[in-house]
Amino acid sequence: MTTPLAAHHAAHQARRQIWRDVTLFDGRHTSTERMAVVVDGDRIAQVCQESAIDTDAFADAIERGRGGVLTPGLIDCHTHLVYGGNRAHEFEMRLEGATYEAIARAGGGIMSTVRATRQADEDTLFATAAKRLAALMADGATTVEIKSGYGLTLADELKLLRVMRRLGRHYPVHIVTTLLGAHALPPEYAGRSDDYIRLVCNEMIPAAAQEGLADAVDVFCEKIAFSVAQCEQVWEAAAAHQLAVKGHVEQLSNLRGAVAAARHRALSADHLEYLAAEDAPALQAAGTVAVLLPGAFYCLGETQLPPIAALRAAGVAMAVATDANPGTSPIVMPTLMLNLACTQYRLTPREALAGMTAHAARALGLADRGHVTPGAVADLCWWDVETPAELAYAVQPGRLRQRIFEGKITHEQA
Ligand code: DI6
Ligand code: FE
Repeated sequence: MTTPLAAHHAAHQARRQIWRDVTLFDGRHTSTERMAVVVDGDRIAQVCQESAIDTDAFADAIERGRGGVLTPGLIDCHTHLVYGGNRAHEFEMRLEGATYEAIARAGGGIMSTVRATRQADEDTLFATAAKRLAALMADGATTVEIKSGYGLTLADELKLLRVMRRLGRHYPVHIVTTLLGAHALPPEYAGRSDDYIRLVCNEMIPAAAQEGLADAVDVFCEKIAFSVAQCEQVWEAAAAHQLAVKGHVEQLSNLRGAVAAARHRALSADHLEYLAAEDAPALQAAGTVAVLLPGAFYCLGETQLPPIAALRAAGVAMAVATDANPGTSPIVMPTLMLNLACTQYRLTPREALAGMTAHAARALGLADRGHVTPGAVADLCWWDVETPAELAYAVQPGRLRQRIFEGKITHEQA
């Protein structure tokens, strides 16, 4: 007869799962030994060398996998996944010579997606974003940050944030939401950008904070968007509501938005193609993560490279993300970003993988995800490769054998 306590103990024990004899990329480094990882409930319980494993102690653990490579679940820390319509026609215009900036100035670009997004209802936005989210998840993403910024009215921005929260409730993925009200100046505010910034600061941020819809606040600091001074007002309003701050900075020109973001203790400064090398140490000093978005660089045919060597030399944590959006990076494949980070930006495969795991977690302010260490959330990917570098080397869907979200296998290859 089992006592209630023993029964409880057995149920608890039964939850333990083990992956054995794996090469482990723990979020920063690749193990030199074969490793075993034990998961208890939704947390990593133990990480040890395969040779040191106590088989008696783990006799009760369910063996889920043996061999291959285990990594943290991938973290896509910068996406714009929720929007209406698409921009295939602008893609064709750009192929005929129109530039991204010229299309934006003529009322296309972000504004064409804003028009389609305002017209779309929440169910439509949910359904179209769900397909893109499914693609990210099938390629290993267990955490996805999503920015608003295609509504640009109080009601439409909140609508986008609600869709994101709903995605997080419906799918086995951790969603982090970011209010990007200061993405572009809507036509109703033409010539009155300071008035629009007041709307962002005085209405959007308080409402999003009060309804618990936003985890962070982002801005587009650029000549075709908002000035450094305007972005700083937005960051101050965010801080007043205890929201973390981020910035799209130095993507198309150097306004020194990254240094301003660092002054405001931003979690991350994103894009950075036009960052001046001498501004890299400011990011390091503030603990601001440099989020690299090689998909946008690639899709725009950009030639200006971010100052990777300076970021590396300054010890700035570099994250890598898809920037999934309809204009500059219609790509929902995290492992392709590992490849592009290496081929376009010359990151090492190890840096690229850290960029989509440990450093991406930092860019979102998440302490307990992005690394395989005892106590961390058990978000894992088990891959059908022999070395972590292969994930960056080959662009090859279908290598994800298991995706584990909060201790549960949510995807298993046949
Ligand atoms: N920079 C980008 O690359 C995206 N937003 C931004 O601020 C592009 C958004 C778009 O073109 O729809
Ligand atoms: Fe972006």
